[in-house]
Amino acid sequence: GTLGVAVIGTGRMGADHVRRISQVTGGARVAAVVDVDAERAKRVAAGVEGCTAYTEPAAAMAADDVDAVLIASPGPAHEAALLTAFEHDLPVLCEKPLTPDAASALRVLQAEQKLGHRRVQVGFMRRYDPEYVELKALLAGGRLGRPLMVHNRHRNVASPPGFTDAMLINDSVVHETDVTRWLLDQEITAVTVLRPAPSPNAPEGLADPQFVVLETEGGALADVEIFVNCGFGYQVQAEVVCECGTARIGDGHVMVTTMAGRWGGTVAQDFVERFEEAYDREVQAWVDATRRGEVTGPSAWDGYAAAAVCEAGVRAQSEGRRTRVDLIERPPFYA
Ligand code: NAD
Ligand code: ISE
Repeated sequence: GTLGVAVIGTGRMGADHVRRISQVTGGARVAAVVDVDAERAKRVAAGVEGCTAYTEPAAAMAADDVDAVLIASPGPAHEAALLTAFEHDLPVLCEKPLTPDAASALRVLQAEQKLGHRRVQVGFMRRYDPEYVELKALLAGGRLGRPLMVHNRHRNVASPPGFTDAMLINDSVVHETDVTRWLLDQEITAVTVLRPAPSPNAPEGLADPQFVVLETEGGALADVEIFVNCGFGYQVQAEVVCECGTARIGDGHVMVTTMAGRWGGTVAQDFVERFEEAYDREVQAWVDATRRGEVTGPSAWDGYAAAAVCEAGVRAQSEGRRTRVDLIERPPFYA
């Protein structure tokens, strides 16, 4: 039957997922929404037929009409929501980051293994973006040879209030961490963070932009320009340099116009616009797999590995030096 989903956190992403599940996704409906902000939860629930508003994740997960959970609260609240979902043995789509540090991610791994079956898909939606999918397929096909370097650019118009240097890594660069691991099929072993003289548009207390270098177990290098107050648009680009050639995505050349002596196009303004199709495919894949009784997509292991890289990144940032990533051995459960 139709999957009854509880959406936890009804902010920017949560509200967009509620709209998606209600209007775009097949085979699912929003049965419950949860927010510590009771008014916000009520407002979002009022727009969806048969949807109940809660302020406690545990209350929603205990409801009879809830079969699955989508977590879209801030990263530090994910661990508690995940562990509660495991108590009810409910499938979960957890927005990235799985958790903001390695120790909490490890507790999630251990709790999921105790259940005896996988329950978590992590919201690394770039794996569902058509351009990234094409890039992954090209690399996997081997025609370009072995990847040597990845150049990533990640630009946001402006950072939300309260955005910190650590969030720059945990909330933003976490995407490149996952993309690099996934595209190259290798773990990341060390992180270095460099900072140019900051942009005058960087808010007080945030060094923006920053330049991150990731080293992989196979000897490849990935760099990430992270610039979250670039002002002009939302851009995510990746170029993979291989032995026999290069491949590049994210230039946004959907339509080019020529007019009055100039040529050009438009730049997306936020992630909701740039990755709309990726989110749609991600949520549909989760609903379809869940209804088949399966778990697919980025796993809690991927969430843990990303958290371990980000933890090293935050240390590299504050200590100003290359920092090794401390990863446990991959449990056979996540093979
Ligand atoms: P937001 O601040 O807009 O919304 C968060 C909501 O969660 C708020 O309404 C807040 O009141 C609520 N909340 C806080 N603590 C809670 C708790 N313990 N239980 C229930 N609700 C709680 O944040 P956002 O930008 O929507 O981000 C939410 C999540 O989505 C984060 O994990 C973020 O990293 C992720 N995100 C992913 C993408 C992506 O591209 N995949 C983009 C943006 C955000
Ligand atoms: C946000 O949380 C996201 O996940 C976006 O994809 C990213 O571009 C942004 O920098 C993050 O803050």
